[in-house]
Amino acid sequence: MSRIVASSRSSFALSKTTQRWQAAHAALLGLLIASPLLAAEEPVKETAREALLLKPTVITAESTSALSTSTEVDLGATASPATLTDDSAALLRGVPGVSLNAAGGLSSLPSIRGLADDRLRIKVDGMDLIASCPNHMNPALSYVDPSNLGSLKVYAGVTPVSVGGDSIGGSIVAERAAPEFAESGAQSLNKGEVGAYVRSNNDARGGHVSLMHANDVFNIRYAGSTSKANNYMAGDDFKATTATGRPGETSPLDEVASTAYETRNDELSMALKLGEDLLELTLGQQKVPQELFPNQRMDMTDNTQKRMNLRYLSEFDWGSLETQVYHEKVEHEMNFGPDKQFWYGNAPGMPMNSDGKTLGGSVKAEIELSADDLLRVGSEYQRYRLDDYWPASGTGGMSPNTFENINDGERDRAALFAEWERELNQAWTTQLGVRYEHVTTDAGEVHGYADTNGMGMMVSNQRRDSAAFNASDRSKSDNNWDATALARYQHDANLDIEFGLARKVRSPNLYERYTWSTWPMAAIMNNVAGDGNGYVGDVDLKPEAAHIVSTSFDWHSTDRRQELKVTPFYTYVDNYIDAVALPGQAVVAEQYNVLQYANQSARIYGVDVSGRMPLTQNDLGQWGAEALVNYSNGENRDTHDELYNIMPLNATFALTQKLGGWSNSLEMVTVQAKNDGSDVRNEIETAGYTLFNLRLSHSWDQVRLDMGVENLADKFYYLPTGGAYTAQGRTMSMNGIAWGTAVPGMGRSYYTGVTVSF
Ligand SMILES: [Cu+2]
Repeated sequence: MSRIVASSRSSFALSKTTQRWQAAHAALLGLLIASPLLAAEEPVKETAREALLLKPTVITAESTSALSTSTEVDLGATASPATLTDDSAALLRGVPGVSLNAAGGLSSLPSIRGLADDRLRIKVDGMDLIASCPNHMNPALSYVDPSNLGSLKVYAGVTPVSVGGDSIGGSIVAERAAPEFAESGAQSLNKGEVGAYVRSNNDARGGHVSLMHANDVFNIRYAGSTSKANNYMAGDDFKATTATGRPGETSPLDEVASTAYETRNDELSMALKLGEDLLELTLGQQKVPQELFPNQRMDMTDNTQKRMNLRYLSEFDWGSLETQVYHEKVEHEMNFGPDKQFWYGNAPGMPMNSDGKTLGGSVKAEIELSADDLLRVGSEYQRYRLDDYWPASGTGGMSPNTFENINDGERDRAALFAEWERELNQAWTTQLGVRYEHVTTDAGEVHGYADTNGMGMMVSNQRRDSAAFNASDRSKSDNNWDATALARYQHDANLDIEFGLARKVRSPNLYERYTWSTWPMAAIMNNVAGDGNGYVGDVDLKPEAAHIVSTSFDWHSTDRRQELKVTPFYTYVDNYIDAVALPGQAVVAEQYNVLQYANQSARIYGVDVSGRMPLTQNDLGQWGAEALVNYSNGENRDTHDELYNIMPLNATFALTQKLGGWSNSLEMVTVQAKNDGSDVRNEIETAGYTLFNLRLSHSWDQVRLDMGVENLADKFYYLPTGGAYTAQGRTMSMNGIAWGTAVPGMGRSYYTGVTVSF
């Protein structure tokens, strides 16, 4: 019986790779280097990265669902090698149904079938991390360096309840490399990896190093990385002025201002093997001295994250148990970066600080009820605290006090879930799950820059708005029920069909519920959409509840070298948190406006198609073709307006070649025009475009070399989900900058990178 569940259970077991296999692998690779043409007949299946990740003995807690609702990202893929990027979210580019909402260079926001940001559950090493910033500049994936990832999985739409709650669009599960141990009695393991890369367009350069020592019971590992980049260049001039708002500082007409960044990551982990149990402690720190944002009014001028993660995995006769506790502390600072005007009268900039603290814990068990039944039960807890405050600047409208954007913000979650997986017979596997989540949020009283009803307060309504907010009942409690039903039908060796049905609920975040000021200058600082508008919260927002139905048809050859997967989906969201005009105000076309969050109803439907096939084999190697097509259509059912930031119909086609250690590809990415975006947000239209990328990769035993050219033709294009260009000038004034320009994509860029393991 082809027991799919087996893979989930055996993943929590000791897996061993024999020395003999490694020796054979090394010999084979040696042969390949010596004789590339001969090697063509023996294609290298393992990429260098996989080879680097070979583990003599590994224990992981990875509990993949029996039903293949998830897509595992190939971290060694030629198309997007993890060692060659700074932005972990960018690794998701080739996953069916996923697109990226561009933000800063390190922190683009993945969108799954039109739902992004807090609508997705993103777990890094089991930790639920929350963006502590009114622009969500520091989302969960920005804290994990791609080079330090061991696995990355995407659950689109119908997510098993054991994988995520408090989200409606899907889950992304990122795990660093699992600790490895020497075999009992064998010599200790000492391994490491160093890598570096450069990219021509924005002069990006980065490097990483990891060092590991392990004996048969103890593992200690350090991983560090750093990267830095300048602003990038578009394929052509796109703006009318070089002025940045700073005397003497200009930005060329083809430069996408406010896109530079710099980061540094350090992580130390220790693991102890106790029989078949595993105890892991990971301490991490990230420091981002600068990350600029072309679609926000502000830039990140400092972000420091410190995190601690403790996990215990234990195995019993009846199954397995995972216990986890984590803590994260974030200190986030914003101000106007080098491409944005800094002085406003006598006010030197506008400091904005966000301090976030997260404490979380979970207990999860996998219980083998019988040979055909698996039960997952678990409990999760998370306590989040946020202070978002803007210290006074100068003696004008931003003085004399600190503006309290969110004061003593609290968001606590407690969840319980149970999930039953059953193999009915050879053809059918089913999974049923229920999850209850109790979410409470609260925020303290606030005040603006001035307490008295002075001139500034009159103009900006800070006193009126804060008084109304302070008088409101801000303590909220939501009881959220999720339910998921999945069934997999194996028609024969060449066709699998999956049916998914789910109800998923997400409570509003603190910025959606508790930002209070309608003053345009304050409201435009509260913007997670990147659309240049201002946003005001609503204390009475209700949780979003999505009802999702999807079916996946998976035709494939027995060896899966040829496959076609088609997944149509339909999602209806009750109380979808969209934006409306402020009470008594109208949205003015072709300019930026202040909007308010409001519950609406929405629907999104679409289809993901992915496939691959071998083409031919000749003296130049094995040739293949890959294709990916994504389509989503989102509508607000109350206003019949389009939903914001839905990626237009897009397709990627790749011609792949494998020859000896080479793995090459030529990609064509084609995206349809966006002609009808969200009217309430004055979403900017973007033209369709086609890009070509060439990627070459060569793997030796311990070395991997990557090089390529992105956007070969230096095509100029605008990012359909990159938001509004607010990158330079007088950005503190809502319409002090011109409306109507989207953020351009990057022009031609050559890259090369090398990774060496030892
Ligand atoms: Cu920020």
